[in-house]
Amino acid sequence: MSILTILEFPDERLRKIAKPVNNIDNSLQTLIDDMLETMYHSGGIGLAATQVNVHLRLLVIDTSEEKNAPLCLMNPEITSKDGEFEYKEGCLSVPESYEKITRPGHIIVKGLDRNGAEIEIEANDLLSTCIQHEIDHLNGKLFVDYLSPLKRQRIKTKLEKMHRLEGK
Ligand code: GNR
Ligand code: NI
Repeated sequence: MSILTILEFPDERLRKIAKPVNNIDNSLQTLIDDMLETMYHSGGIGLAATQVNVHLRLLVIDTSEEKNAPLCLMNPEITSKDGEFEYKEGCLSVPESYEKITRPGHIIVKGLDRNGAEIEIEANDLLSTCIQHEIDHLNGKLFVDYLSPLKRQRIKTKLEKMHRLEGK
């Protein structure tokens, strides 16, 4: 297994629209395992393939306390959403920025598991937020897009400076 490199805002590759997965082969299984390893290694609760520069509709999530409940979802589609839930969101692609975002607090999402079997998940609160955050990534959207232009610009400037200092 390997730890993958996570793209960081304002990298334009985070804006690409991911394409449906239609080939569940060994290399896809390796990618899923590497994404899970990368997510756990980074201390994140979710990771979208877009973030590791693979533009396929694939995400992994683990919102459990014990970090022992990996969830893999491919070609996700939200079939219903309601309510509201506010959470201070962060993103592995936007390091060191956390902002309150309100999203639907209850969703039903369908998709495929890592074996290609159809699954339907009913999610509330944190899991609902996380699934929506990951699906946004697959559509080239970041949580900073929900903020004011001023806040987004401040975050962009801060990260560009960090990247310069890191020689990225
Ligand atoms: O680790 C993460 N935490 C988080 C907190 C609130 C809402 C969404 C998330 S997902 C994020 C990992 C990540 O960047 N996934 O794309
Ligand atoms: Ni993210």
